[in-house]
Amino acid sequence: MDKLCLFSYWRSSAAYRVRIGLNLKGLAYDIMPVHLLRDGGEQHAESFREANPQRLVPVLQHGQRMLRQSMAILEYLDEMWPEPPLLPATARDRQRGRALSQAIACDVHPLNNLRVLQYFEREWGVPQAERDEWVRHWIEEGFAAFEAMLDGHPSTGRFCDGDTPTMADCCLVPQVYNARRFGVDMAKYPAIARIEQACLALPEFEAALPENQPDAPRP
Ligand SMILES: N[C@@H](CCC(=O)N[C@@H](CS)C(=O)NCC(=O)O)C(=O)O
Repeated sequence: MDKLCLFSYWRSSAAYRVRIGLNLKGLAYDIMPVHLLRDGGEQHAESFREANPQRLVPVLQHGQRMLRQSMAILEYLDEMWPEPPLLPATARDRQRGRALSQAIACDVHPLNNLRVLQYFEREWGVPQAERDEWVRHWIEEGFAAFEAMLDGHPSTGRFCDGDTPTMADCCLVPQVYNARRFGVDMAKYPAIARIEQACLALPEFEAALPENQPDAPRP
């Protein structure tokens, strides 16, 4: 099989999604760290342009091919290695799984991305406290909706869909990590917090934790 190599940053939540997906599939992969802050950000280096002209991680190299966009990568993994599935069994539940995933990946995460926060600081001098408040605001708004979509839905189980982890969990857990980092009170979202705990009890999620990455700073 062609080798898999993930261009990743330990604290990137989009890369974290893909690490979970790779682990759930039981696939072996190398990590190529891309430091998003050092020297102005290695994602902006000329040497990274070929990997991703968008100057974002993750990128999954599969053989000679560079795969971009975490959600498209997760779907690629699911098509190439169908077991265990990252999307639910029925079209209706797959639609819901994608909707949950995109509620995080399209509607929360991009607003809080590093380059957005750097732009606020560089162009408008927005102080750190206000940038942090911005991050919390969009996470809280997104999580309130996500909680409502989980709560009482017949497809919600131990995980976002049923009793095995799926793509929605791959998206949710990294976003909760970010939420905690920015001081969001997770007690307001009991279903999300419960599912996060169920996920983190699994070795595939634990291995994907930012702190367990080779490029994480050592204490
Ligand atoms: N839609 C992209 C988003 C990727 C993304 O935003 N990655 C962030 C890290 S989580 C990044 O590389 N940021 C670098 C920057 O903002 O300069 C995906 O899902 O892969």
